[in-house]
Amino acid sequence: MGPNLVAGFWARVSWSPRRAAPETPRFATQGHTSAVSAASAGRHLQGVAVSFGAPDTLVSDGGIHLLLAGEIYNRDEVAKALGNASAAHGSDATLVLAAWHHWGITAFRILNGRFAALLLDGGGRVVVATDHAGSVPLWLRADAHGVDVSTEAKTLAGLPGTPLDVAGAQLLPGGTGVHRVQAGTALILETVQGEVRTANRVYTWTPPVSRAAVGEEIAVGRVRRLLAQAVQTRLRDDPEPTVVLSGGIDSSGVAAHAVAHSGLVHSVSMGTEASDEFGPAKVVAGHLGTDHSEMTIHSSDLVRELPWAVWAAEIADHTILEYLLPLIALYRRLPPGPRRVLTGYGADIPLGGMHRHTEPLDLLDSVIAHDMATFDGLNEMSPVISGVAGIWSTHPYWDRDLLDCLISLDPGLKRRYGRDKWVLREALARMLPAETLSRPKLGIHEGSGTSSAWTALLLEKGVPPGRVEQCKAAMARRMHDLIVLRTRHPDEISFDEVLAATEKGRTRHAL
Ligand code: IOT
Ligand code: MG
Ligand code: MG
Repeated sequence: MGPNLVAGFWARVSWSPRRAAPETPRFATQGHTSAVSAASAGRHLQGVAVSFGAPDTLVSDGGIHLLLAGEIYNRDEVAKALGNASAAHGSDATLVLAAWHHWGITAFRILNGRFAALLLDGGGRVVVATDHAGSVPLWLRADAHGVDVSTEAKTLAGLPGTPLDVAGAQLLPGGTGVHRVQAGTALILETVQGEVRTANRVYTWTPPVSRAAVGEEIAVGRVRRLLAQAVQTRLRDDPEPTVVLSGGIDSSGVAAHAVAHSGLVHSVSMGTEASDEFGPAKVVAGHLGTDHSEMTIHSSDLVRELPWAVWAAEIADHTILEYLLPLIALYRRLPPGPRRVLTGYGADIPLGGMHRHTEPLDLLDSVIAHDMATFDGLNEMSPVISGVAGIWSTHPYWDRDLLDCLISLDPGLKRRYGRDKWVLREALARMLPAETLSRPKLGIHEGSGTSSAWTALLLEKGVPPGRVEQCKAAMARRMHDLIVLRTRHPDEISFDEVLAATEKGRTRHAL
């Protein structure tokens, strides 16, 4: 059994029906594609959903139509609040539609999930919404004929027609007219002949900036309970979930809780000929009894898959691409077939793991606040990262309730007794071996040798050491331009050609 869900969609809402069925857009996400169509109050919705075994891709009730990509994790809570316990047993889209009927736009403040939603309401208005973290990126583009909405920007970038501005969404630079719906936002758009108007913008979540100075025991207990719940709700009764395991505290914690709630847990660890974390991952797998495997990728192959990382993440930030590339390369090499993957991704953001040497505590808290104010648009948690391999992935540490708790802990509980991520390590005591609990943090880009492999390739091609970071940034921007804005397939884009063109562009610029 694999996940039964819609992983992505593209749809156009217009006031005239399309004569021909829409062409299937070129999604990076690999899954079963099906056409969807609906009409309400003179508006027509036509599109394509890409799913992993989902029975219903579009749900309708009382003239309201909903396309939901992703899943909801507080189903029981929502069903109870609706006074309809059986709602917890239907599809997630049906539950969201019931929540809409009950709360209207505020429903998106109640839902804790990993989703992007497009709803055509009874008045012919278009509602688009992201989850609290924008973990399923959602994009839109408007022109005189209607609004196109998609979970992948590339499917909108090449559309004909003069794009219009959409107030309340973030315009992507590059002149394609593609806008990003911000994290934790629901927008209501009205389309009238030749015009698109933002009727309402509702913020559904914002990272807390207050901190709770609670006692050690209370903090540790809270983190343990919320992590257990975040993992459990993400297993969705999958009898064979997979954990991408580095052997660090974050992914080991996810694996430990997954084992506690699941009969068989697969774990997989990747490395290159230059670097790996196989030893620490094996210790955890042995302790927990997971079905463990190791995957070695040659670092020059890994770096040359960079266009695929851009295709999946749709970003131009080279540091984030260095975190995502090893995961994408791993997913692409897993045996095909439906799969639900849980990761430890994101734990370091609210806990300040990337700033483990930052002193004193007020500065640590400032960088955490900064990271929580700037994550949106980096697409680190995008399901397309694994979707390119037909895999569904989900990240327990960015569960809304756990994330709220982690962010708002006193920074003195995050670093304590000289230890980074102290509260998480304590919360996992007794579930993991002592050496795992005290293992220092190592970033995925370091452990897999991704950053150094990219650097080595540039140095080999004559890029001076002082210009390596700048060159990586320029390469990432060029790839983003070609692959996302100009919709080229990643296999048509060569790493070496992009490097040569980047260097040539720089010299020409310098002359
Ligand atoms: P890191 O925390 O090392 O890895 C993220 C997740 O990727 C791990 O929890 C694990 O599930 C998986 N993973 C890592 N290495 C391997 C491996 N060798 N094999 C298999 N799976 C692996 C960067 C980082 O340090 O990753 N990510 C940060 C956040 C970046 C900063 N972003 C921001 N400021 N917006 C993170 O919190 O995950
Ligand atoms: Mg981590
Ligand atoms: Mg790590």
